[in-house]
Amino acid sequence: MDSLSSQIIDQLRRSDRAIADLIAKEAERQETTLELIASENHVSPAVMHAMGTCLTNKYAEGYPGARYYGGCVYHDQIETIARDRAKQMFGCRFANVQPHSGAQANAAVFMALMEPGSTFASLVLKDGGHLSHGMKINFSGTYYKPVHYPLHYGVDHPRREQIDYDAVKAICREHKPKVLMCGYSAYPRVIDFKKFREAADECGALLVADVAHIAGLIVGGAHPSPFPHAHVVTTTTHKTLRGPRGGLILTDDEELAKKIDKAVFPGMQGGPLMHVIASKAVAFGECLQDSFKAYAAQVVTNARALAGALVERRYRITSGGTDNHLMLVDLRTRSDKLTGADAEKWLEAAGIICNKNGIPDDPRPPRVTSGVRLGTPAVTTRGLREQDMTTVAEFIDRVLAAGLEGESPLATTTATVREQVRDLCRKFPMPH
Ligand code: DSN
Repeated sequence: MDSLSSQIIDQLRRSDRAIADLIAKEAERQETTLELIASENHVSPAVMHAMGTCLTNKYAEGYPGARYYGGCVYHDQIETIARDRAKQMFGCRFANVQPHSGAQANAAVFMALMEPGSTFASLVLKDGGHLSHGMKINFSGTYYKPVHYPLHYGVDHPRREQIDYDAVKAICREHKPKVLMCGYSAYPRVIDFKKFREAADECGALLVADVAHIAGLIVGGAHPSPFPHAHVVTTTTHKTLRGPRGGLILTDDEELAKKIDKAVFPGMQGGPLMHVIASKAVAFGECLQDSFKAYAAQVVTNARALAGALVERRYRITSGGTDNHLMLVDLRTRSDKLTGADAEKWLEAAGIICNKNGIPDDPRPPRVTSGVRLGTPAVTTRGLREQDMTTVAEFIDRVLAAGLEGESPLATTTATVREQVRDLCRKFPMPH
């Protein structure tokens, strides 16, 4: 334990033992568990440590060359590099790197593109969408009027649980939304951005692609790009892009870019988090390296291998498989008694971290669910490959089968699998 991270924690301990000890424990938790939460990843030491710098001391409201504070000479250069790298990654003309998160990026884009009360079309959260795509309790459902397009729900449909593109067009024709949103939090299939653009053009909507989950796959060439189809693209920077927690907005349209810049600052946010923007720049630099292409391809290969290994063990993967980094596992085919909530809890005890997730048409409530969402970005960063996914699927199945048998078999199996997970994690250390 003599990594830069542990040296920093040791230094911190001298001034704040309580917090340093908790960070050390969290580092140990991450090092010794398999992270299968589809929206998480392990950043490089360079990305991590760019955040822990003096850049946090500075206010830099405004944009490069037009700040409201003096002393921004280096901040201007850092933000310019971050913007240039973001544009290069996505092959587009304008980037705003200031959003503090993906939800705030979406909020700023809504503010730039719509009036309060405007109608927009999206996929509802329970089918794989996102809180900021129109949930009633979120700004997006409070200040705007969402209408939702469906998936193919029929159990016998050949494209069951996949986007129904004809229905997208029909919803757009009926409601004439100002914005059509695509891009999801729990959708395992390729998104056909061209078809979405056709639907948007038919009703005069602007197409916004929230690629928070798949951004790294896009940059790495493992998923088609939303450009040139989407008018605006939003993303987080901490999922498959493997950067610090944050948001990013991209567009090819100069007029929209001006509106978006105004909406981010001063519309939604005050001072940018310049230490995070520096870290975004570092992450974007990593994404532009050839090795990132291999990473993105391996994420998808691993997801397919994990899904296949789970199907062999009688789990159903919604939509019949995965094309990206994640899968939704319908636990009911293994046993009607299995719930997502139990599976999440039992697997965590064995060192396998994931989240319960509703599946389309889930009869169970969101705090229970019939599914779990699994993703491969983090384990792929550690270096696990497709053959290791069979081991992971076997761990998962052993724990869930034991859980169904009762408390005592669960305790015994959990203890054994926990040790095996520790061994696997030692073989594939987390970068830090
Ligand atoms: N909470 C994120 C996820 O897990 O997908 C989306 O913002």
